[in-house]
Amino acid sequence: MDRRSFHRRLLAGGAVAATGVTSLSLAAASSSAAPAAASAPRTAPAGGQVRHLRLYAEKTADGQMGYGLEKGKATIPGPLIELNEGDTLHIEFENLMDVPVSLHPHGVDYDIDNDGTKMSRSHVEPGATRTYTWRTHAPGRRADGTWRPGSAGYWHYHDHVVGTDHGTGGIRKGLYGPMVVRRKGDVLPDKQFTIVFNDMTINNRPAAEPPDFQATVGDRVEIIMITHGEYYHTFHIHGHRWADNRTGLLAGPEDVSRVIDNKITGPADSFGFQIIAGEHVGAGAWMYHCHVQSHSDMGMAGLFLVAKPDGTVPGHDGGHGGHGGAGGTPKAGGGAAAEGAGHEHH
Ligand SMILES: [Cu+2]
Repeated sequence: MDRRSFHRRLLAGGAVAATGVTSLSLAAASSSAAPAAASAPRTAPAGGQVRHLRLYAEKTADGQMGYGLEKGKATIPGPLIELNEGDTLHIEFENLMDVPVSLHPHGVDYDIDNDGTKMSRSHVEPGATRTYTWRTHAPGRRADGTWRPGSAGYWHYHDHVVGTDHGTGGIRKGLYGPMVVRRKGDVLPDKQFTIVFNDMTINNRPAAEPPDFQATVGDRVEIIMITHGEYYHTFHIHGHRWADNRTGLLAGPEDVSRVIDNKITGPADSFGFQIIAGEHVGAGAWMYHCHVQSHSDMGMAGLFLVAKPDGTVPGHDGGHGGHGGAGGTPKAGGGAAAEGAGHEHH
């Protein structure tokens, strides 16, 4: 079945579970809606704030597990956490499940009591609450003259205790989420989407219902790509390219970062980049997929739906709509990307 008939069938087929990509804007300046193109993009402010967040772990209606910002609203992937270098984040984390769970971050600073592992006794028993503290820092020179990297990057967090002491069962069932730490001056996106290759799924969705993502030509779109599970994959998106560096953007004509449209990615890897939707190529239903052929054949493929300003997507009979319900990356505290959260398009 080709993609079009596949979509037609889904559009006719009625409800598809919502999921998503949820997000949470802790970065103050990124909360306001962005004007399109032409004007200079917004940029990240300096960090240094102390932020607070409530987060829940719970079972989802379909028998999976997720993190959420409100009870009963867990999503897979979990909320996008955004910080600026220098920020500290306190997460009041409640376990609404009947098994112990935890929160273990990649990329940020934390002491061993915040590791989110059983061996450090930093997991959370059923019904209990615990506050995790994550810190970030700007780059700088150490006393010995060597350069110390900052925290900025495309990172992620996940459970480390469900199933095994490595969180193998928790990750498999959906306990993972994205985190972006920005450096002062980093360009901020208009829309954000999180794509997680977890085992042979995208965002833990059934192979027949991969998430589609929507934007309009000219939108500055940020993709946060994470891999989990048992396999190596390659991430490829049609019609768009990015720089293989920290931000996914070239800093200028002298930046020698390689420009790519395909990247190998293994378990717990994460990277991100920004693209201008439809730049040089126009609107369309652009595929994104794992480029391991058997994997894409088994359903590891979705659509990046780039609409014309009138809302239509050429060649895509779903119009300005996908079937995934994962149109955007919801954020706590509102934000430009919140509009897509849990949308259904039928
Ligand atoms: Cu693959």
